[in-house]
Amino acid sequence: LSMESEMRKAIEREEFVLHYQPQVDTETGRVLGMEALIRWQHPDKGMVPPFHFIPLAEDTGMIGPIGEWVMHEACRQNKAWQDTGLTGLKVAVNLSARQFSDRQLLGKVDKVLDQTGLHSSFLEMEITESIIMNDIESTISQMEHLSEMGLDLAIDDFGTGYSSLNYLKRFPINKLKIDKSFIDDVIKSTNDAKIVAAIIGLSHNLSLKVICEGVEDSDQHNWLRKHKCNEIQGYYFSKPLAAGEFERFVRENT
Ligand code: G
Ligand code: G
Ligand code: MN
Ligand code: NA
Repeated sequence: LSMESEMRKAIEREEFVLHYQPQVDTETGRVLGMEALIRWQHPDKGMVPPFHFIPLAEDTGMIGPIGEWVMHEACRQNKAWQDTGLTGLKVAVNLSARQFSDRQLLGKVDKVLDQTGLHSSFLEMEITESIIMNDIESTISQMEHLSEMGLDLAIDDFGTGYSSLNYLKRFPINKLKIDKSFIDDVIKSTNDAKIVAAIIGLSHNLSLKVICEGVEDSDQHNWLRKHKCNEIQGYYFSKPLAAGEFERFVRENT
């Protein structure tokens, strides 16, 4: 069976699973939310990471139904946690360019929120700069629709794409997510340190929240605290966790 046809069957066979990586308040260490990251529990191949199938899913259009499943599962899980007292957490899902430009995206989001009962303010979407494919006006309009629904929008991998500051100013976004590649050497490289400090400053000046990903040690955490980065995500706190493990992590860290 080809990977493509296996992928088609994977949803009904319930082979996809979401892991959740905590996003914490840099100052207090309190868990504010989590990024949902898909994995494929393949019957023969074991746990398949997203970079092995998401590109194919994007090329074949399978990202449509898979992305819808991700949104539904992330919202369902967050609502279930809220109902058992784990309240106030924001769940972030990754949205590929193809999903973003889908004319039915708004309808799909609406349906998922309605079916799961999650309030839109507890859902965030991570989009990369690659969403600006053709028409900047329709990109902004799609963002505005999502924003009007009450969702938060974050720019993922910030600093690696083609970031026109002019577009950034016009985007109705809430958060910049500074790419891991800048955090890796933030202690050793004065250039990377200057870049990260500048992006943090830019975010604050534009009234955006800023989060750094790929934080792996206490030196990086302390540096980011000193430079007033709002949130951090990385192995220093936790790798992405299965739902049950994530729940335990939050209960132990509040
Ligand atoms: O979890 P991991 O580090 O392996 O994720 C690798 C990449 O896969 C990340 O860049 C992430 O954005 C992407 N990814 C993970 N889950 C999803 C998803 O549900 N949808 C999309 N479009 N991409 C995802
Ligand atoms: O969507 P995005 O490209 O931001 O995906 C985040 C990816 O980064 C996930 O695959 C996640 O497993 C990975 N990641 C998160 N924190 C760390 C970290 O501290 N170190 C490393 N090496 N990878 C991380
Ligand atoms: Mn992401
Ligand atoms: Na990233």
